[in-house]
Amino acid sequence: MLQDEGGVAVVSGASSGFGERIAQVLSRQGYSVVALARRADRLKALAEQDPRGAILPVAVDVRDRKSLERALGELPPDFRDISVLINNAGLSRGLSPVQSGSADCWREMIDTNISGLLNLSGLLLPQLVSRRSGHVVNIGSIAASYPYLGGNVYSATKAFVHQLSLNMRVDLHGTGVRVTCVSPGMAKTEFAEVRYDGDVERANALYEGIEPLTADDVAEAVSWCLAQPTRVNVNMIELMPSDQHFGLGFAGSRSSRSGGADAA
Ligand code: 8X3
Repeated sequence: MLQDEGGVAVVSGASSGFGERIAQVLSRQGYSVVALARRADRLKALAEQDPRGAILPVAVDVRDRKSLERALGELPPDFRDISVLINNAGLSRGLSPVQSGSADCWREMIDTNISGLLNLSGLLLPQLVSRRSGHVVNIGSIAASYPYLGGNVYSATKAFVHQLSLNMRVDLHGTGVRVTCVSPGMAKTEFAEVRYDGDVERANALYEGIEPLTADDVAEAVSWCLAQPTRVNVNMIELMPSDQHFGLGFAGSRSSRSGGADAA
């Protein structure tokens, strides 16, 4: 049996990068997509450019559980029968070693990568369970599995996502709801810019001489997981650029681009 394509998918962090591309690919796959993010203008453009007109922009912050609950409660009828949840919203702030890290950066990563994911999952899982079918895809990171200098709190939040995905799978066993964790390595999105607090030059330097993953690579992996017959649960997919080995190690002249102790 195939997953009920043509259903409704919720994608968090849909205003850019992986989330934006996942929303587009899922629309192409036949889903109606509820696109969540903070930046209303970016979501509006995403919805307007969708060839099927199947993307609903919902400007909300996943960290704010009350607003999220309100926004989901106000979805128009065509977008209410949600069968797919893509927990993509997440970010990294800084690459300082833990001994000189910023508590504000830590808090922002924990609030978004952990609490935001829990808020959205907590609000939507009962619905998926009651319809006895569905699929949750959590976007993890290779940083969860392979330590690198300055990764510390970001990596730990993603390790939470990996472990929660396994536990969700156990808790949801028998409900008809599948759970997958897609774990990408370095990709060319706004991720590095955010990590370096808007320093575009520094972010671009990270990609010099290597070919990073694209948002499309990740979106296609998500789409493939969803499209498997319902008897198949893809537990985890890890993908890296061919140029990356583990952590922030790269083929080529420089063995590591972790940023080290000088990193913001
Ligand atoms: C981010 C992937 O390789 O930049 O989730 O740490 S990496």
